[in-house]
Amino acid sequence: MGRVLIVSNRLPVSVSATPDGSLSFSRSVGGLATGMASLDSSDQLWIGWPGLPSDHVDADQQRQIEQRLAEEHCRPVWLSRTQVEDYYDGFSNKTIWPLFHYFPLYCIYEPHLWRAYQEVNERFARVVCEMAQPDDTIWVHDYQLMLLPRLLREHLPDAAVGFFLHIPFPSYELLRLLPWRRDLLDGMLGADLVGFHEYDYVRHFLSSAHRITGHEHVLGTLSVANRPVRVDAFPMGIDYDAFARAAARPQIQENIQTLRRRFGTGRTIVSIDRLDYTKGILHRLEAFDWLLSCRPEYRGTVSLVLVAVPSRTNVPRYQELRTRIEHLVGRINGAYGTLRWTPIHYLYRSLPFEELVALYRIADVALITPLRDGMNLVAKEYVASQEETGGHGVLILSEMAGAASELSEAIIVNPHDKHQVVEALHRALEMPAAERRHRNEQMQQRLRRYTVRRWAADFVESLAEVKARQAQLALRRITPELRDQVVEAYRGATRRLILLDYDGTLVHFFPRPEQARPDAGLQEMLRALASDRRNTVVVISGRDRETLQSWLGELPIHLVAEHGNWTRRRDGDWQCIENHGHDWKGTLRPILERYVDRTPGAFIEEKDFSLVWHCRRSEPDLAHLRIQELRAAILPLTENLNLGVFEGSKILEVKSIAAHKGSATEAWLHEEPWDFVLAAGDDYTDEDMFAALGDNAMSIKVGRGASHARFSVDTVEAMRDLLERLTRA
Ligand code: GDG
Repeated sequence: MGRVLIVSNRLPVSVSATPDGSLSFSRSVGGLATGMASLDSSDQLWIGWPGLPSDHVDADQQRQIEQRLAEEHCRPVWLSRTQVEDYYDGFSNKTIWPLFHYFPLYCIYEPHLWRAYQEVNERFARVVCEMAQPDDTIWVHDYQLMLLPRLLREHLPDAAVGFFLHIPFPSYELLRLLPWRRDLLDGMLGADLVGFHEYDYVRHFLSSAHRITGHEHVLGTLSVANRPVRVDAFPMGIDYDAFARAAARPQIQENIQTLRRRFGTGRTIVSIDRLDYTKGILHRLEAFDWLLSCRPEYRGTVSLVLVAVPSRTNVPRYQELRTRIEHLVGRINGAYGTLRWTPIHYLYRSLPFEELVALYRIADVALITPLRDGMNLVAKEYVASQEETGGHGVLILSEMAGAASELSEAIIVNPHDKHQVVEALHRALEMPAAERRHRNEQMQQRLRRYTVRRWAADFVESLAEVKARQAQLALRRITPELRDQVVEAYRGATRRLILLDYDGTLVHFFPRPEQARPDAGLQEMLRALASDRRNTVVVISGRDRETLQSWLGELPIHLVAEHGNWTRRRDGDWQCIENHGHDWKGTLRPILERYVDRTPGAFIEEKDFSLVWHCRRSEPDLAHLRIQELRAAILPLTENLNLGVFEGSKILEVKSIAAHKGSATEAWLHEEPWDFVLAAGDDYTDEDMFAALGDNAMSIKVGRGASHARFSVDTVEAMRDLLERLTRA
């Protein structure tokens, strides 16, 4: 296996320039940097923005930075100050971030910010393409780079590209507000594997992809331009041992002792996040205020340590929030503080790891109540840090954090329910030691297994599986060489049978079936094929005979209608293969009609021996639901009637099972000792045809997916191109 290229907005190493012009390098804080740092970096290359705008450094410094970063397996993507403002502070953090965290009123939709976002994603694409080698796995991270997978796909069609979103994926109702929703989805779908922290986000993504791009999934796999794309949940873990075993380190022991001396016998509640409105810091402060107000027994004995790590300080919302937090902290401290006791210890800075862990260790309660959070690693780190302490602190966690589904033994709260949060604090402060220990052990067991290493390995392995599956499917795909062999075999044969399905094989699907008329090019091609006397050309379709007659009746070809119920030989009349009656239609039609009335966009197509319920123009989720309901309603009525109920592409068809494309195919096969048989089709009814053919036939499925066909082409165009070549052979 080749290298893993990690692509993210920021590199794990930040560069800054001091006023005297010298450069300083430091490791960045943040969920992703913290997580990926624990991976083995010898076979990695990390590509991202180094944290310093390109217009702040001269060419010499850029070279110096590049050299130093190369030693750390990093490659910078240079962005100007304006680009950073518009793409990062702008579109990423004023549009996507608030929208995806359910703050639509905070969103701005500015075309020039969107253009900057596109431009920077393109710039990233250029750097990745420059660096990528054929065996590399490219792993793109997060909401700043949602267009990148598709851009990479355009330049590196076969590359293994994974995309992981670290923030929530919102419900369709939120996503649809964004003017560029389709571009973002298409961008992500350029990946082979799209990962989220939680199954809820997977659900929202699949539903949006379906409604906005029309792609349907089967068990979490979509087919995008005939490329299987898998969508799945990978809940990010932490470097468990780094937190669980930290207390053994002397520096941390010393910090723990210092903090213990500082807080004495009093108890501490800890709150740590980036200073961000999604983290619910104000709500949390209000709850603490309320706790002190309605439970005076905690005054003087319980303190809140509030660490707010500076974040996105150029964005006005964040500046305002900081002011409000500091105001509220001041008010609470002013109202309840005494000379001996400070209710809230407020720190606006990032702590060194050794202080962070010491704080986790001594805190009796961690109050982590985001209003919305993709995962929240602080919650997991806190639980891991309790492993070797006698105390066993209690985690209070918001149900709006992705981590809540894994940490169900925490006290789970709705952060908007102040009363519930206050109750949770009281419960946590009074919880017996045995219960605290028991709850933590359950959570620790889980966190110990699915660490950040497992998470990363799991993602990369799953991506490899998707690539392997794609390779398997590609084996059957008709390559230019294979196509030439087909043409050669055709040229050498004198008795050729050509069986062609119509919709989805020779023409595309249209919203209404009557729109799929054959174009002039198709008619000409079929005429040319059929006019070779060595060829027998049969269009074998599920359509009714009137339609086939009026569309293709003038051509010198044979027609099979209604999946084999009717046959019309070239220049002959329509023959009914088996008249098995259609009285059943009177019983079933009213049921189908009732489902038409309840499903906007649906309609019924009636053929001699079948009824088809169409829903291509209906809202996709409703259509899916109605097909299931209709099938359940009809099935009991079709027993003993020799009828089958079949689900096709946006249709449900009730038809006789006496005749099908398989029996029709067999009849044609027995007509002559053919020396060349080609059959093409795209859906489940064509599978009967493929199954009836032997291994010597050229059976071709148009599209992907499991099939009895030996070969496949991706599109109607590719199928027609092959047939065109036969006419010229
Ligand atoms: C995003 C998503 C998702 C924090 N303060 C200090 C410090 N940290 C470290 C923590 C933790 C990380 O930063 C924060 O990660 P979170 O997951 O809590 O939150 P976000 O930064 O918002 O991360 C989030 C995450 O991506 C991963 O996918 O979970 O939902 O929003 O690791 O330890 N580290 C140090 N000092 C601090 O003061 N050393």
